[in-house]
This record gives sequence, C-alpha cells and structure tokens, in this order.
Amino acid sequence: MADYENILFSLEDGLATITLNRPESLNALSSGLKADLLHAVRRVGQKGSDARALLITGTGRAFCAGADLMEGNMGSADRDLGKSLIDDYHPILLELADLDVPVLSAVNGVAAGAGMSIAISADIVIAAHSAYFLQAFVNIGLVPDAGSTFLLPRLVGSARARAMMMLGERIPSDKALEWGLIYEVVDDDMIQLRAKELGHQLANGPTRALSGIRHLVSQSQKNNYAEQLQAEAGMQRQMGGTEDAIEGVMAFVQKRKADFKGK
Ligand code: LHQ
Repeated sequence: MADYENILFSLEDGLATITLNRPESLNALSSGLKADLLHAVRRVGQKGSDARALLITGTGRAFCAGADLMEGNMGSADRDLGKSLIDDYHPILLELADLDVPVLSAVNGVAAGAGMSIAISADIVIAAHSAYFLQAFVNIGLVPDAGSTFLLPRLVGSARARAMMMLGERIPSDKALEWGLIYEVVDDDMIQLRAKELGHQLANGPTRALSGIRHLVSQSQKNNYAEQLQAEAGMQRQMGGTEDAIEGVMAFVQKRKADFKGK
C-alpha cells in the first residue's frame, strides 16, 4: 500500500478509505494533499483495483477547511485561481465523478469551501452531530467553486443554496439533514464506526448496479424524461447479464441473503 504524507489510505475487504490528514490546518487542501488525493482516487478507479466502495473522511476536528489559504501565493494579487481550479481541483472532482464504485463521505467536522464541495459530491453523505457545512468562499471575497454551484442548488434548492453561498453562515448537520443535503446525522463518537458499517455494506453490494445507479442519477441532470427512460433501459440491459443480478434473483427465490461478488 502506497504511503502518503497528507492522507491515510487503506483498502480492507473491498472498502477503500481516504482520510484527509492535516489536522493542524483542519485538513486544508494544500498542493501536497491535492496530489495525494488525486493519486488515491485514481488508484481506486484503476482497472483491476479491488475497491468496491470509497469512503472519504478526515482526521481531527475537521473534514476539510477548503483551499489552503496559508500556502504559496494564495494571498497575492498575481495568483491565478482559475488555473489552480482547472489544474488541481477539477481532475480530482472529475475522477471522483467517473468512479465505477459508490462514494461515501463521513463529515466528521467542519466541511468548508472546496472541502464542502468534495463532501457533497459523494453519493451518500453522513455527518457527525457537531459537524457543520460552510460555503466559506464569500467570506474571503470569492465565488463558490469546485462544483458547489452545480451540486448545492440541486441538493437543497436554489433559495437555500443562494442564501448559504451569499451569507457564508455555518449550517449545522441537523439542519443539513432537514434540508436534504445529507443522508444521516450520527453521534460524534460513532461517526467512523457508522461510516465503516455503511462503507462495507456498499462494498459487499452489487457493484455494477451501484455504479449504474450513480451514473444514471448523474445523467438525469442533463437528460429529458424520454432520454432518461432510454438510459435506464440501456443500463438495465447491461445489468440483466451480470452475475450479481442472477445471484440476486436466485437468492430471492431460495429465500437466502444474496452473496454479491461485484461482477
Ligand atoms: C487553515 C484553513 C485554511 C489554511 C483553517 N487554510 N489553514 C479557493 C481558491 C483557489 C482555488 C481553489 O478553490 C478555492 C476554494 C476554497 O476552498 S475557498 C475557501 C477556503 N476556506 C476558507 O475560507 C475557510 C477558512 N477557515 C475558516 O473559516 C475557519 O478556520 C473554520 C470556520 C473552517 C474553522 O474555524 P475555527 O474552528 O475557529 O478554527 P480556526 O480558524 O482557529 O482554524 C484552526 C487552524 O486551522 C488555524 O491554524 P492555527 O495555526 O492558528 O491553529 C487556521 O489557520 C487553520 N486553518 N482553515 N483554509
């Protein structure tokens, strides 16, 4: 298993876990952390990988405080933030979106700025009771990025998204749950346990169907109704021939738990 300086990476029984690991700066996205993250996500997605689900979380009291504001020329006028996004952030976000395994984020503490964007790009988001979500960008005179303007309005509606983006206020996890931004709130001391439990459930699931679900939901952002029905039919045609779908029906008929292999 490759060693990283800024993240922890493990692969256990089909569950890959990436833990952002710069707790002294609330896991802010330094160049090093972004490089490690991209490398690890690519590992998960590479052909022949044993990963059947990916969990992203953080160490310490934060999930991720967004771009590292202390690094390099972040504070100078000659910085090209657009280039930084295109070169360093988009590859991570697009790699995550393209994965053929489900992605779960366990928001153990604050998720701010691009850290929030990463958190909410997951298929399933759970958060600790004391965690909060912060569209921090406006507080430093920037616009939301790293996918937030795409994802957030779709998750919570335009009214709440615009207010969150313009006011830059902390949204606690229970409000995030009420808004439909996340799936579940967990007691602080249970978040990692619950994340592993859900992660292993996904890793033991019918991987090709889970991949199909994430790609279909993503395609529904641009398709009209008729196109989406067509996309579902095309995907279901592929699923019908999978070993897991055959096993799923057999297990139902034989009144036993299905043993999915991800094939
Ligand atoms: C940090 C950070 C941080 C470095 C806390 N960097 N050290 C932008 C530009 C370019 C291209 C790409 O995209 C982006 C996207 C973005 O993500 S822009 C948004 C960047 N993030 C922020 O603006 C959030 C900044 N942080 C905060 O507002 C607060 O730290 C939060 C609300 C997250 C937490 O507040 P507190 O719990 O009060 O903690 P703290 O402020 O005391 O921070 C603890 C330490 O972490 C502290 O270091 P120190 O040495 O004093 O203990 C902070 O300097 C450090 N830290 N965020 N983003």
